[in-house]
Amino acid sequence: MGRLGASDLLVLVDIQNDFCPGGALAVTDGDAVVPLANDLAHRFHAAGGGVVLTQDWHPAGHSSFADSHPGASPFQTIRLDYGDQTLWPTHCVQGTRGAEFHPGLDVPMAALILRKGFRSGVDSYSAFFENDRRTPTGLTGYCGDRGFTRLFFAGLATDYCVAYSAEDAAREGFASVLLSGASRAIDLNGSLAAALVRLQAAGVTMVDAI
Ligand code: VGL
Ligand code: ZN
Repeated sequence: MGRLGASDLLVLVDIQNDFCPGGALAVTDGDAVVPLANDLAHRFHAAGGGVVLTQDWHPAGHSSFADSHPGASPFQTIRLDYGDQTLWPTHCVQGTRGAEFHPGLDVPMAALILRKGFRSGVDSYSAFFENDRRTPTGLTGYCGDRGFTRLFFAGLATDYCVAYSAEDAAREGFASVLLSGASRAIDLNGSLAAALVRLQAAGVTMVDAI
């Protein structure tokens, strides 16, 4: 893998209360990633690399919430104008406690908090492109301007926001590594297995830990 250095960026994905036990869209064992994320962040920082946090950040009534579609249930798939969208329990609503980072996350060196999913009509799993697959978040440009060429991803959830972000990073031309030991999955209807196939096809390196 090579030593960590100034061109390496750690992207910690959605380590928020709603994705941890007790939260609205709790990922099994989700809080287990917190100490691992803290350790990684301190190591990247010590090596001169960067640390970015992503934060799922939905307005009330967001189109990815089952509650926004009369008669619909969470975890059902519906058709929106940009394609199929899984419906979720209401989660990570802007300004709520569920949207806050897990209180154990200790990453004061993070230089950027990238919020996503803030447009009412479009969800965003990836930290690079929203679910219409065309609207950019600006992260490609940030990485280019800062000189990051190798991106590492960890957090929640492995099969949704972590996987989509790592795949898009590879597509955008970065070396992309998914740190599976510091990530946890939702695993809805085979979503983890499907994500692993897509990650491999995209050229993402999967490692348990570094
Ligand atoms: C996520 C579903 C809905 C994630 C976010 O962070 O993986 N999953 N919103
Ligand atoms: Zn969300």
